[in-house]
Amino acid sequence: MQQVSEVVNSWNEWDPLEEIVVGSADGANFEPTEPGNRPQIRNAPPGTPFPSGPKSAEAVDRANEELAGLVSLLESEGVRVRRPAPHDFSQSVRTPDFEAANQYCAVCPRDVMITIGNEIIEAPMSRRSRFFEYQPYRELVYEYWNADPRVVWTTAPKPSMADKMYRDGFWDWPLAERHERMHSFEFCVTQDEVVFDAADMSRFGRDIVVQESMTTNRAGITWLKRHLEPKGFRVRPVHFPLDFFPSHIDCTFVPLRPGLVLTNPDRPLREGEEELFEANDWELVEAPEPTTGNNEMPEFCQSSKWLSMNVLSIGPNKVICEQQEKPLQELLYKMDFEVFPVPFRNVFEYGGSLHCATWDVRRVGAGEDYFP
Ligand code: DAV
Repeated sequence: MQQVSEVVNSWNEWDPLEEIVVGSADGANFEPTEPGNRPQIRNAPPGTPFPSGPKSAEAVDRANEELAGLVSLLESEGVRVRRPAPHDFSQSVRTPDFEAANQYCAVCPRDVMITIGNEIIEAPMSRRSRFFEYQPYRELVYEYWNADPRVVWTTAPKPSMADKMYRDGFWDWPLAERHERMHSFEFCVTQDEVVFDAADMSRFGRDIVVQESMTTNRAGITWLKRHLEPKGFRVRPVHFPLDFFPSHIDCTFVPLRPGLVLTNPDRPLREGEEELFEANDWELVEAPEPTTGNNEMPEFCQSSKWLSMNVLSIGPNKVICEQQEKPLQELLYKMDFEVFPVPFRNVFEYGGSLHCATWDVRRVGAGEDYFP
């Protein structure tokens, strides 16, 4: 297995947390419409344009206030918290292959950055407006990389994000076609280039579970396999066929401690994929219905109501949970977790909740085999 570093060391989603990056809404922009994304205002009549350009100062302040609340809670639990560097997300992006009107934000480091043992991987990303989203984290990466020669730093190959990388028409498929294509797992990106967002992975020690989605294709999973398996990891692709717009695994399949995964009752695993967990005596426990329906989520939020289960574990029995999600908190109490509720709804329109808005750099513990 990989070497152990005292600077960068995180093998799973639940070991006791020591150092984490919490996102920031500073300079955030609305996500532009592009081949990999078609943002929509919730409950607005079809054709209503999605806003563009910078988010309002009020919306940024509201999100930053809740992010600061998370920072205080983490610090009071003895965790060292780091923040992204300032970045001008209103800048347009132009490469030889594409142009994007503006960039997005640094609220969700989870989507871009992942720690696997002593290694930091920067994901290739799937959307044009997020091509350069690694930049606000580079200062930190250099600091970690300089601090310990055992730290490994990898940037996955950047895809072209040219028009031909995307599947034309995906966003306009009628429901019947979507049903038909459900089992082929073909989404808005084609299979020709390496594409993945870091948030489609969930870490279980030696096993890295990765979801095939709109943001991670089969070439992306192949790259992860060839990169990680020679180091002793097993990369396990998973599928959730009832999710027609899958993106990021952390509202769908969320491990809480060895032997326990929180699952999404609307999004069961593809038949047969639960066997690995059952054969190793892992319990799959369904999350309760979120307290907010899909229609009542914030108007600019592109994620589903299942942000409810986007929790952040700071230890194998300590979970940070969104304040209003009482049914989930009750379930966690019953399963012997200590629960830390924090308000976080003003962060939702920036792409996620507590797990999305963080990137854990160091947890106590080593790379264990939970599926021997
Ligand atoms: O269920 O809408 C959202 C994940 C955001 N990073 C969902 C997934």
